[in-house]
Amino acid sequence: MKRVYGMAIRMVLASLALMFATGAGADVFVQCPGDTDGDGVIDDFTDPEYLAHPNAVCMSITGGDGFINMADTTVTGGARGRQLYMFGFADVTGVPPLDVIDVGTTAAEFPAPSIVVNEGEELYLTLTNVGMAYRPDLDDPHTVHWHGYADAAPVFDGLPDVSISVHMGGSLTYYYQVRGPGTYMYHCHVEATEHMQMGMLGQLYVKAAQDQLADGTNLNGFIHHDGYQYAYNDGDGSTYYDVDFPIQMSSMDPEFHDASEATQPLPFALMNDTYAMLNGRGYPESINTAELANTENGVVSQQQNALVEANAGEKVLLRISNLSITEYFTLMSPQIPMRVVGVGASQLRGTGGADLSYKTNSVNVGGGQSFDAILDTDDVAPGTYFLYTTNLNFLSNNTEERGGIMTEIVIHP
Ligand SMILES: [Cu+2]
Repeated sequence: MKRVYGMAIRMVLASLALMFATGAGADVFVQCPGDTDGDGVIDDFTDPEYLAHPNAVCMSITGGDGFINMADTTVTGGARGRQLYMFGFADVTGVPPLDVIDVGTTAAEFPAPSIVVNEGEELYLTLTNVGMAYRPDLDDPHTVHWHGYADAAPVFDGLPDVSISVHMGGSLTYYYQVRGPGTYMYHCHVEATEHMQMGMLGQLYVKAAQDQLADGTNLNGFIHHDGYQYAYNDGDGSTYYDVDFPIQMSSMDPEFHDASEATQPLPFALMNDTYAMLNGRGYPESINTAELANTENGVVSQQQNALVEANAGEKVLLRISNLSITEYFTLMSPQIPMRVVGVGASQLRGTGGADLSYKTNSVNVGGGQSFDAILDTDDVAPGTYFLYTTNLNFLSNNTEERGGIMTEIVIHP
């Protein structure tokens, strides 16, 4: 009799363990100063913990799986193009801790939720691993790697070999003192070839402290006013911009994604990315400003687009990055020259302060590289211009011509 009870108890424990492993009813632990209910939102600005960290900002994301659709609708004949299975992150900031696993399961977004922070802030970024619901054979951990973060503490750098990673059902709050302004990127670093190919890639950029100067501050002859923005703390207004747009290049191999969904990952040597994208979309979806739901479970998994819009005379900062794991891309702006003011989140300045910025119509961007380029639209007639890759095979969505890495720059009168 005792043995039967023991077995029953073990079965209950096993099913409880499974519940927690798969998330049902599981709680997550978010660290965020001034957050009183664990949803990753600061709600008590008088909380002593918040007062000790008055520049705190918080964000809560999940790592798991999901689906996105490509842009080749004429090939597939449907309203949305070919569907790809993916691994990815989802934004759960503001979601009560008991609901995070439910909300985050199969909710991966591509690109990952953007992280936009101000220099001087302290970022508390909580990652919860919700598991891969479509790949129950996988118990992979995930991490966040802030690519380009200077002097990273190993514990928060996301390299699983020298650090810690987040296992299914677990949460970890990464802590960053936000310093150098510029264009960065982030991705999961666990089995990076696979998890990055599968889509765990996002935009991350830091806005310069110079934006916050007092109205009327004289910057070496350039007068700062409230609302003025700069790519860098240039000291002279030379990186001033009116509007900024992230332009992140990436690519995916549909055969690899299909094989992953079928639990038969391909050898990395066979990777052949044939969908090339800007902010997670091939042209013409790149200029579609709607948020897009996938055809598998209806989750809005492609929230970003890559349409660049400005008024004539404005200065437009393009925050260009490449997180493809297989391809270098040349990005061309044939009609409006780009002034490159920063590379790899560093302003182009000589050690003596010499201005090393340069004008060009194209930048060559390798995986993990970023460029800050300003379009000056002063002498540009209102109209529609193009931004595209000169790797001409990537002006396609897999086998469909006229797609891939291309978007439009619309200059309004
Ligand atoms: Cu991962």
